[in-house]
Amino acid sequence: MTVASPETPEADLPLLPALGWQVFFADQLAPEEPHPPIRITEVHRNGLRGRGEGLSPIIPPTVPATVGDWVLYDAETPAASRVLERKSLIKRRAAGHERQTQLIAANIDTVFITTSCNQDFNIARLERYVALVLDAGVAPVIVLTKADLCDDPEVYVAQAQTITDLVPVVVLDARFQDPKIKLAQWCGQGQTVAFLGSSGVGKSTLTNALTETEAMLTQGIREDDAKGRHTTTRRELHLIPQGCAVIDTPGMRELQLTDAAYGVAALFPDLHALSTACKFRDCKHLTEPGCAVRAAEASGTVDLERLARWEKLAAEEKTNTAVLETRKSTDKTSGSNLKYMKRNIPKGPKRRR
Ligand SMILES: Nc1nc2c(ncn2[C@@H]2O[C@H](COP(=O)(O)OP(=O)(O)OP(=O)(O)O)[C@@H](O)[C@H]2O)c(=O)[nH]1
Ligand SMILES: [Mg+2]
Ligand SMILES: [Zn+2]
Repeated sequence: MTVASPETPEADLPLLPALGWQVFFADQLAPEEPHPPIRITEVHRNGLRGRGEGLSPIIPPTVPATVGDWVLYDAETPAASRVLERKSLIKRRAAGHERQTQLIAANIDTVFITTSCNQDFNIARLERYVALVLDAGVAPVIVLTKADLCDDPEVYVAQAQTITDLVPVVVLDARFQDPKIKLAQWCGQGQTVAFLGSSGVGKSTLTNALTETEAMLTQGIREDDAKGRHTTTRRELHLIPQGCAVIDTPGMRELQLTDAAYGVAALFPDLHALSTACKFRDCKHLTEPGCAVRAAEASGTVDLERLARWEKLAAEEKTNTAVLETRKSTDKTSGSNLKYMKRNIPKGPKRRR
């Protein structure tokens, strides 16, 4: 089976490489591996849809996989299908009161952090997403949609660029040809990209533009506050003619970081360095003597709003991580997901090359 496209016949690729199969995964196969690899393309409550050479099975939700995972499919006992080690994993603290980690997507090369040139635009929220993505060892790109509806999109671009030099900023009309042209450099053969962001910002519109289909339903936003209607309800992986996998996700109401200290430090390297220069190692940066953070604040050498955003994010990350650790150690029935993650997630910059 190949990914044929009348528009780009030169891009015909066998299915597995087009789906993002790489040496990193092939190296994990036994010499005479009896179970074929499939990539998880859809996450439903009742099961996970996978796609492989001549296969598109549904496996039980008990298999600890998320969209983008590679799984060795056991046709006789689907529940025993094995999840291959991940190159990267994007996760957050689950919304609501549940103290759980939600796996968002695995084996992603680039995340397009999507927001619009309207009321959705929010620097603190963008920083959250950037920290999350950097923590996963994935390359973030900020995508600003609805440029066509905005008098001066460059104002938004300039603001987004103040976040960090590490992240490119792209501004576009999510409909028609703009996305194919402006996102092309991240959507090469064998790459996997994902759209993350609030509801209504145009993630599905972008997915449709890249896949050149109407596969994803899209829907207008509320006029008064530019909020979306949560049109997309599950994560889905699609192939685009260039042989790149694109993951569309439901809009997130809330993004809470957990176990993402590396990402927060990577986004705010200057402030993180300051926080390690305090007199006491466990300085809470409140009223302790010799606190380098409060000293910098008093001297006016740091941007106070940015400092406040960093303190809030770092504190939240710490609290959520501590809560999760408690849950892991006290809840013996916490399910296979957490146990699996514990075994498989490397510390520090998490991307495996
Ligand atoms: N004019 C214009 N409209 C856009 C643009 N991007 C998205 N839209 C419109 O905005 C609305 C919401 O877009 P969707 O693609 O459904 O948004 P989403 O991010 O997928 O939303 P959820 O699925 O709810 O998370 C639709 O009516 C789109 O046509 C853009 O760049 N320009
Ligand atoms: Mg959508
Ligand atoms: Zn301090």
